Amino acid sequence: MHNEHSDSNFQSRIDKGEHIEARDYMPENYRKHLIRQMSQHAHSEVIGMQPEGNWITRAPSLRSKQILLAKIQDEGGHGLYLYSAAETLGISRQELIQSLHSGKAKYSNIFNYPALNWADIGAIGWLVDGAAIVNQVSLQRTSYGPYSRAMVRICKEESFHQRQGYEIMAKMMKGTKDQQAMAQDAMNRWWWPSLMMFGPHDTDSPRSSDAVKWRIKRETNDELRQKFIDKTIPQAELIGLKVPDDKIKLDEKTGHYKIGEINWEEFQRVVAGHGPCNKQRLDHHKLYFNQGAWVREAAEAYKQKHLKQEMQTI
Ligand code: BYC
Repeated sequence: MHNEHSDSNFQSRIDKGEHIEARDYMPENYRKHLIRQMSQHAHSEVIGMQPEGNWITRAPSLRSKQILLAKIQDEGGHGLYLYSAAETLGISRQELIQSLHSGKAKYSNIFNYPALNWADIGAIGWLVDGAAIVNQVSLQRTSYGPYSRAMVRICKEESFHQRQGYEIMAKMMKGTKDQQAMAQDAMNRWWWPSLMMFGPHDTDSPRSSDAVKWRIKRETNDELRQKFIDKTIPQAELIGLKVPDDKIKLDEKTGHYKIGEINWEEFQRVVAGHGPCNKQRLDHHKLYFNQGAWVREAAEAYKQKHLKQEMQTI
């Protein structure tokens, strides 16, 4: 008999390319997988505001300050869409933040590195947002409706972020010798961690088989990383930046670049909480979250007052 609430019916809906919506039947592990991934994605957007936020007051012109401010505001907004989309799976915002603060929930490895100078803002926009977009374009076709729709909206806003970063790098490469050296130094420090953003190789990615089966992931970690590499190396060459990898080689047959070995020990260390800025990023989030408690209390009191008034008029 056809049973709407069976795992086999769920899988056949996935295989037909249907979206799963919040009230639809879904296996418990699908729900958990999505809560983990979407909340980590949301935390990444919000924690990702910190390295850039550090440079708002020191942006070199009014134009660059306005652009950076707009970009960082977008990231806060992306975090909010993603938290709301995760909440449709039956978890509260409070629980999500709790998991971030306790260290149970991860956020992207990349935000545990410091933004030391203005060239780093260029490298973050170009490489970090560039990597994020490749992943997010693919996630627009993810199977969970609210996540997919959040991605469509985020991608529309995201494409200018990457160009903002590339513009900074291109400008510095047309500048003085010192500016060129700064841009190259930023490239050297951000290139490898950006490649790590796509996660471990497919053979070492424990979450991938479920994610692919459930069409949460439409392309694998390595496929997306390769897309980013193929797109970014020519961009670097165009403005005179050297990619910090002596093993890079274009494979004429496939049209793909081959690269050297990624330092997965560094990745594991950073993800386990021992990167250069992990403590600083979490402490900062906790401090301002706690300082904002009065806003949440006031909003709750306001809601209760209105509920009470509504009850009296019934
Ligand atoms: N960082 O089995 P795997 C942005 C963890 S930036 C930290 O392959 P999965 C922004 C993974 O969570 C980007 N941890 O996992 C840009 C898992 O551990 P758990 C935000 C990582 O989930 C500029 C373990 O390693 N984008 O928004 O199948 C400015 C094994 O990995 C990372 C997203 O989050 C990493 N890079 O694949 C501001 C995209 N990679 O959870 C903001 C959504 C892996 O089992 N997420 N791990 O303890 C995804 O697409 C996937 O979750 C990933 C990983 C491709 C990242």
